[in-house]
Amino acid sequence: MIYKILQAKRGGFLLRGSDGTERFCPARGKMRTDGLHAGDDVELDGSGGIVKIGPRKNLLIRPPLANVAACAIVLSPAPAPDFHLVDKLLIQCFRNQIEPILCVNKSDAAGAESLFERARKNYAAAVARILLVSAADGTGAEELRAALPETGITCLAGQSAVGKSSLLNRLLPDLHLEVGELSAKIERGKNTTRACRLYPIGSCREGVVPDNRYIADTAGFSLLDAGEFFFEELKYFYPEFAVLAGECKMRGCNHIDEPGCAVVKWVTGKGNAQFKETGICRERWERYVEIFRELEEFHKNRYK
Ligand SMILES: Nc1nc2c(ncn2[C@@H]2O[C@H](COP(=O)(O)OP(=O)(O)O)[C@@H](O)[C@H]2O)c(=O)[nH]1
Ligand SMILES: [Mg+2]
Ligand SMILES: [Zn+2]
Repeated sequence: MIYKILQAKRGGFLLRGSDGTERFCPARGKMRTDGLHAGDDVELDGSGGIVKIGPRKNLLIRPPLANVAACAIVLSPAPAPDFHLVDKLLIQCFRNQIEPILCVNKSDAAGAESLFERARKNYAAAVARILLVSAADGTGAEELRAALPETGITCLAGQSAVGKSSLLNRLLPDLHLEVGELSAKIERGKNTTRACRLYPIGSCREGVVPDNRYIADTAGFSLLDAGEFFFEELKYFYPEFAVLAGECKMRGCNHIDEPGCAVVKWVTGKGNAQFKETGICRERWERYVEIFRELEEFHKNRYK
């Protein structure tokens, strides 16, 4: 039987078998277990020791979480949305083969509708699922539940106070996570000790036995480390650029200010006659240029 590590603790691992049973496995035995994290799949021998580790799809750090399938990126009208952060989280998603789900939360509050429209304008060509939800009154909660991958782990990410803990409480009513500013302080204080924990979440499809569908109780994942990749790779993590990439004059065009760049033509309105609707959004492209410059600057200083 395959076991999922729900939580990696100091003395061992909380596991959940594919039959739904949970057990604790002390960190001992023949295998080295110090590289194992929540989200990993393992097998046990007759004496209950970990003997085999399944292939790992990806690994997020701080806190460590393996095999993430999807990430719900949460935005809200208040605190004011940070689109720059959303862009960077999306880059991490696309680099790690994680499906992004954009959640505009607090639909009950002023400004949510227009934020939802702006989010759609920015991201419709990059993100398949963009939802308007409210953790407070439950709007869109079932839609969000249905949008989570049927198998695999979903985590939440986004600014502090956008409602991540509140949404988790909606999805997992038994959890009773602390909500509000105080909890944000506690989270920061606890960051080093409080490990990430996975919770099984039931299937939406009637008659389907929930087997391998989890949501992670963690305040998202850490941001892009500029050293992780070269600035010329950045364009590959903007899926909406792909439709025009073959139209640029220069080979290896980064879509910044190169002569004959189709993306630049499009966002400045000069390519409207030439190209069909591309979905590329000017303000998202402007932030792309900023992020590109940040990465470029980082690498220049590093190799100087
Ligand atoms: N009006 C409204 N307030 C919300 C909603 N979701 C969360 N909040 C409030 O936003 C604040 C931050 O919520 P919390 O879940 O702690 O955010 P987190 O820091 O992202 O985990 C709390 O005061 C919540 O009561 C919502 O859908 N509507
Ligand atoms: Mg929280
Ligand atoms: Zn170009």
